Amino acid sequence: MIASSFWLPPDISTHGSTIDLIIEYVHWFMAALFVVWGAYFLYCLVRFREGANPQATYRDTKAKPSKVAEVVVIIVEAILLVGFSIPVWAYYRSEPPGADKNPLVVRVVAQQFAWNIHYPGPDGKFGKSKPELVDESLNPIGLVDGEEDANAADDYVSVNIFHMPKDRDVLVRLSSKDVIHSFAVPLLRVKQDAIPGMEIPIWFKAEKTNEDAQEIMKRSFDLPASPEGDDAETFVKENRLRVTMAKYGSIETGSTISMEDLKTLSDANVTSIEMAPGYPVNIQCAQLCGLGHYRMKGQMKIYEPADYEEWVSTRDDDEFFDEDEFDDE
Ligand SMILES: [Cu+2]
Repeated sequence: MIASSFWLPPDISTHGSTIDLIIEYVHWFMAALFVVWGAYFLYCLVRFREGANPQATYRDTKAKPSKVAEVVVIIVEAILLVGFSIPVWAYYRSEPPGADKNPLVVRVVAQQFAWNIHYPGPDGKFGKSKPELVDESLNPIGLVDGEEDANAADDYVSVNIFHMPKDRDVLVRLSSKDVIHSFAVPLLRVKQDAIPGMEIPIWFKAEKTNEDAQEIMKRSFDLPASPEGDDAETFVKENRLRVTMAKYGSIETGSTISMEDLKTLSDANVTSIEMAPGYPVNIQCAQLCGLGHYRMKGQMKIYEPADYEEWVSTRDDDEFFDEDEFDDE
């Protein structure tokens, strides 16, 4: 596919390739239309120029080509709609994954300007939440305490970081605390508006982990000629990416590149290194939702299934937002 390797971000979901395919078909079709209509336009400019036709007439035209073109357009559009769009939608988007698929069910509550991710805990039941309990720094979704509602006792809320395993269906129940937002995860080909007062389901399955995504997204970077000075500082500032290869001496895989690292690399005569985004799977807000819209971004952490279970069993309930970790993006 040209689209997936050329202008779309990598796809790490099970359903994304079909969406990419139809995006590509639509673009080829539009390119063909552009050429045909453009040529027809040029033909008309010449054929009906003033010099050749000084007098306008009001007779019906008898030309066949435009009718043929219209019929062809209708047929191609019908094929795109009936042959591709409707089947993809019916297969992936008509029925949420049922209990037989053991989906991971997560509530996502959007707000200006953050994503609150609410996990039901081992009992699989979401605790109640109440608007009057909302505390922006300690209890962003207003979850009741475990004594009032036993279902809430084991619930877990994370802000801006969405933890999930690969190879398992994820069913998000999406809502909003204030205005209309849009939950968009380009690498998973997911985009759904979040509307206050409604809970909208959206589901997807990842085929790859964050590490796999980094492997796909890694690029080779030429290092600045000197490890000191403006060029080096600009390089570090503009490339806050994680080193993906382990072969650069003392520089650890997974760490972000620093001025000291540049020095180490220069001493070892390394001229280029491979780096990838630390958090490759972005959650973006795709609706202009206010002045802070630009910073309404979260991150997915997609694990191997066993690593996800380990995260569940070791997560720290008191620390739902690891700001230091997030800061290096
Ligand atoms: Cu928003």
